[in-house]
Amino acid sequence: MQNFLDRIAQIVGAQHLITAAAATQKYTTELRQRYASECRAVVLPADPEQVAAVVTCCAAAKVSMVPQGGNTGAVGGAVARREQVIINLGRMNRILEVDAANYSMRVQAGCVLADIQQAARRHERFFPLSLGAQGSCQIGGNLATNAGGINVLRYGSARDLTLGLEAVLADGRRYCGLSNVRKNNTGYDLKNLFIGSEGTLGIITAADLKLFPLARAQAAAVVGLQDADSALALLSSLRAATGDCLTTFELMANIAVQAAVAHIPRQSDPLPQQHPWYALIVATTSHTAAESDDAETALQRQLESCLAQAMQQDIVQDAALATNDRQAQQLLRLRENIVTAQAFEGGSIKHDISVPLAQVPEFLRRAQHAVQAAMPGARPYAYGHMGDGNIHFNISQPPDMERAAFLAQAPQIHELVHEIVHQLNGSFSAEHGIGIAKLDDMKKYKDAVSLALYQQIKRAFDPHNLFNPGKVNP
Ligand code: 2HG
Ligand code: ZN
Repeated sequence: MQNFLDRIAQIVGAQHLITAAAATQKYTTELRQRYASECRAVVLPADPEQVAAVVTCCAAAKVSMVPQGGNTGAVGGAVARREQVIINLGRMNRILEVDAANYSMRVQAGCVLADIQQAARRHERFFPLSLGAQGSCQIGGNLATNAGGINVLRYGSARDLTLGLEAVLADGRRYCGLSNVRKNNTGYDLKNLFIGSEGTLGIITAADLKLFPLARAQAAAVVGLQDADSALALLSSLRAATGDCLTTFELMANIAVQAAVAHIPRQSDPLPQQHPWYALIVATTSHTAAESDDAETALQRQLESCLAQAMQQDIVQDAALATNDRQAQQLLRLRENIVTAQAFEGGSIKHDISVPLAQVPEFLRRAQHAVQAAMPGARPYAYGHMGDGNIHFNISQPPDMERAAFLAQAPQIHELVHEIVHQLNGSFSAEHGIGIAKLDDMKKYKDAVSLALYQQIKRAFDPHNLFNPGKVNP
């Protein structure tokens, strides 16, 4: 085995092969610390040639591999076992090209999402993928998990933002699907198999991404709502009134907003009184710089008048509108902070579900009732991407319960919630993926034909089960 590691060291350089437990910890510590992760080694290749050589070497030694980006995934997709090698793409972090005229950019898989956003902005372009972990997650991981975030309503998820990609296959060959054309109707769309495959079909090494005009005018608000039905009515009227200007519509339960106010320094409730529900709304338009001031004022007025009308109709109880960028950022920070704040409320049993938009209120009613009947004192801490029908129906533990005893109930609570999602024709994993966390749900809710096709695809790409075995496919 030493021989095997020596060969890897020769490929990447000894300093980029990490075997000491203390040094591998950064790569084996899972975000939510729910899963134990170990590994034989972490390998940090510098380019696609090195990735291909490492994969060839692992394949020859029958060592299975866990591809990894920023290690910020939510379902244990980058967790490794003791005998496995983690291939981390972090050194491959070059922006290869920004083609402003073509509204596209080519990046290596290890680029941090925030760096990609900034590079686009430097060229007066916008890359819309935006999520809490953007300061450390990597685009390869975003594509491998088909990440979502807060702008999906208008721009779609990672899959919709990808024009082409390159990946290393399990036998060491390189699939060269890099392409920055928008129309390419030449056979099966292989890139879309790698996107969302969570490293089970290949290791994404680079991608061509779609860019958009930079938004120059922005209007943002936080509103207070009586119930989720009002949120649905408001979403519907805002979409009709603003067309595709609406980029973000996030729902937040009062408990989540108040937790952020209580636990996060300098976080206040934007509204003077508490409301059962809150929604964060962002609308943007792109206009030329000369017009920008007027465009912003016009958009803010439009949002203001929509909200005023909704208040008259008793859909909205109260509203706080941002009048400048700093205030808009503050409103966005509230949504980010409610994620961090939940940790202060004890254990959390998390869900990442989606249902057809019109069913969101019904889902929330049924799920709250079912969870509280099964576990009196359990506190639904629901928030999420209402514009996409995607709710993080997280449950905070009853305050007087032991954390471990609460978390031990997770399988039963998941079952209750996912059963309701199933009845409402939704998905038990809207944007986080399957990893190891949702394998049981795959078995239960995916139809037999889909599962059989997945296995055939897996065998075709990775006949010896070397890429991320035990993930995605139950
Ligand atoms: C978000 O929307 C993320 O903030 C995280 O998807 C959700 O931690 C969660 O449950
Ligand atoms: Zn989310």
